[in-house]
Amino acid sequence: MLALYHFAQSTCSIKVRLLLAEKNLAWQDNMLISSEHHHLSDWYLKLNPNGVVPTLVDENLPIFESTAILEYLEDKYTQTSFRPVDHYVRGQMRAFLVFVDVWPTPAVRTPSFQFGGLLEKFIAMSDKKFLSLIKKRPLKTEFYLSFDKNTGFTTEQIFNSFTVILRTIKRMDAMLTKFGGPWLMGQEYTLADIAVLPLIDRMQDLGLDGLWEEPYPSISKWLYKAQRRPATLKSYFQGSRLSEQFPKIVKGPGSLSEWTNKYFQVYRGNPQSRS
Ligand SMILES: N[C@@H](CCC(=O)N[C@@H](CS)C(=O)NCC(=O)O)C(=O)O
Repeated sequence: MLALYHFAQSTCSIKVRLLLAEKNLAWQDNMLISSEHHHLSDWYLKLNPNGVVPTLVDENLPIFESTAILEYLEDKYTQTSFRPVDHYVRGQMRAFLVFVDVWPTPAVRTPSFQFGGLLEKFIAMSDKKFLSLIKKRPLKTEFYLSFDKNTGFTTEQIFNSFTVILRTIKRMDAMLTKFGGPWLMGQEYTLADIAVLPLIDRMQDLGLDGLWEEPYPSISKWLYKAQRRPATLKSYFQGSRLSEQFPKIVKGPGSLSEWTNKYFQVYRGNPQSRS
């Protein structure tokens, strides 16, 4: 029996839940609570020395890193496939999986923490407790030291993360054109769509969809279609979106348009823009 250690709202966890649902695989639900720091306890660090979710356990063997988990499930559970058959297209899909891990996955963390209700938790915590938890994190110490626990990130850090998200949007738009849609690699829904869907969904949930709504309608169309797949609806159970966990803070699509408008005002036509 497969077992998944995950957080309801974690984008990397949702990525794995999406493939499990697409493949119609049964799994034991080992939900951890991020605010209770279950993922930093000694028993969990033995399963996943990185101290993050998700971890999949199959036949008592833990597998971690969400992209590695996707590939593992594809290799082992072959009754349905979410990898393109053509070798070139498959290679392009893998290049995109690397891109997603390197660029948008860390970038989406910045607006998630800033606008997604997580700062509230840190403000309520003493400096001492915050620092002791940072030290316990095997991989994320630098990230947690990169923002102020009470005020969060600077506008420059937030705008830099938008630049990376926009780079992702442009890459996706180019793929939809190159492979002809409706999915990123063409006719078939693949790991490429699954890997990036939770990140784009998160940006929309935070109210930052202004980054693509007007300039890249192809992304809105892709997102709408992906969100309505039965496996997506199943994977996004109640509480998977920050707007459901923090309804007073996270108001859903379009709600942070003042931030995306300001970003475009500052960066449009600016040669320093790195998007
Ligand atoms: N590269 C890892 C990233 C995993 C990751 O960062 N998970 C986040 C949730 S999306 C986490 O566990 N955060 C815990 C923390 O920040 O302490 C993967 O793809 O599995």
